[in-house]
Amino acid sequence: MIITVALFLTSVVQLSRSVTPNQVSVDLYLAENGALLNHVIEWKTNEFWLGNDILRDLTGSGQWQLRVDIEDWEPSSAWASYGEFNVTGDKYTIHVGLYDHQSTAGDALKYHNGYPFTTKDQDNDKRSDNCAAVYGGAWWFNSCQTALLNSDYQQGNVINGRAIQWSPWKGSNHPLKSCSMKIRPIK
Ligand SMILES: [Ca+2]
Repeated sequence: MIITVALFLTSVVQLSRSVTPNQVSVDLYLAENGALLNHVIEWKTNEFWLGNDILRDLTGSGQWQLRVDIEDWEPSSAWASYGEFNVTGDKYTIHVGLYDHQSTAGDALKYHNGYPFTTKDQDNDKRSDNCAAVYGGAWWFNSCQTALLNSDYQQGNVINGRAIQWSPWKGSNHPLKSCSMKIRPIK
């Protein structure tokens, strides 16, 4: 297993996206369920995804903290921290809690807590259609999202909410330039 270490010696990067202008971003909608499970995927120099099987195994025991960092094109940045994070079961259900109210980005993951992972070929969300198809990226959708870090990479005007987004910060149509999710064990 390859583990990328960042910020803290014990921190594991689960997701990181930051594409320079003119670079082609990965399409996380076209990635089928299997592609997002078993692998550490590093598509471009600045995009990274730690597979859900690995994430589930990693967070299966102990207590894990999640730190999300986001940045827009202005650029300005914000963060959100959670004292509890893990992924469980056959459908890779996300459990996230103990939001740190000093966070500057807002609690966008509360809406997603307890929901399984949806891809274009595995519809596990609450809506009648497929949220991954509607919003352009695999994710832990409810019906559908207040956070979506796997959508289309956008700059400028966003159509129909298809953008990397963290709604409580600046809204669902405010595209983010970079984002990352990092986890570390605290017990
Ligand atoms: Ca559905």
